[in-house]
Amino acid sequence: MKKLAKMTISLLLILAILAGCGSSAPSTEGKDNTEETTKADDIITVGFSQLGAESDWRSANTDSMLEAFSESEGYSLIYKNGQQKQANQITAIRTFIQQEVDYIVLAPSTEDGWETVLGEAREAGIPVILVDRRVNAADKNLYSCWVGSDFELEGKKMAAWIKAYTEGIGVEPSDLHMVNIQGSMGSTAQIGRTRGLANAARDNGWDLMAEISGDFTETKGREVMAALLKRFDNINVVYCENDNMAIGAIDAIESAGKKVGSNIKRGEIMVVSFDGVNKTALEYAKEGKISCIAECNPLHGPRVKALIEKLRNGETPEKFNYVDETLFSSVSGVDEVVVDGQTYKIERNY
Ligand code: GZL
Repeated sequence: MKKLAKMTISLLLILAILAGCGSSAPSTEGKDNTEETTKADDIITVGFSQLGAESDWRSANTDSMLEAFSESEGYSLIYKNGQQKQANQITAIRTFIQQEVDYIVLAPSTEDGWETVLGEAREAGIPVILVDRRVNAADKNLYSCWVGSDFELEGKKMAAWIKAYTEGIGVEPSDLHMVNIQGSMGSTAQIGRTRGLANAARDNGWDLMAEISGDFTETKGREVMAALLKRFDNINVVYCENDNMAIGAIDAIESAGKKVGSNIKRGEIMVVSFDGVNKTALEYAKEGKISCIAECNPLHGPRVKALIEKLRNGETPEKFNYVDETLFSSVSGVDEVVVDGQTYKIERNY
């Protein structure tokens, strides 16, 4: 019995101590927890699914997002690099849903195949903001809004510059023998820029001989250009849908013993490009190795943050938010172009 009594007393003593420990904890832990909770409540968590790191444009875009959604700005950004694969981006979005982030930002690799996962985000009550490229979705309520460039307008502006310049030096439209080194197929940037050139070639009677994807990378741009030079001996205009591919293409042209430049009449091969982010490309444009670059501005971080802040304030942002962009060139002869009634001055200092 004694043993039992002793055991009972010890047990009661242990329970008393445990109860005591519990009583002091809530006061300190409670305060800490309250502060933690308060801090956590203030921080806005944003899940950002970036498509990859294929170009200087993409890196600048990522940096802009990371800077805009910093802790000091009251945000916690979860960045996921999709490595050019839509499947990885879909997985990232599902992870953000499980993590119950406050907002999802998606830079989609290509336009198709997003309805299901965007529907899951909507089911979870998480607003989605699209940045840069677009998604093909009949139900536009699958996302709150989009911010980016008008890619077909970029293509139209570049085509207008080509028309103005070549007419100015007296080259007949049918004597323009062009190739288009396209971006990643099915991406909004590729679709728009390709359409801009193809429509202008049709309308002006230019000889658009080939359209082949260089996937927005320098390596692929070099490979594709080398293959095109083997296939055609009369190329005099190379339309590259981004700077990284233009750099690769120029390397291939020079390696084949040909000269890049705007003097088509003297047998030079005219290279034009898009973005205006890569330092080498901008240098080339200053030297005239790239005859014209259509700006594609990557600095969407502050723009996306402004859209999220509108949503946080209960406002309804514009559904589609376009960025104003210009053309960079050091080639004389064209000071402005007019597209759809709008005048675009050529930027000479960049
Ligand atoms: C355009 C963007 C394109 C850039 C490329 O907004 O989607 O993707 O032009 C980038 O450089 O890879």
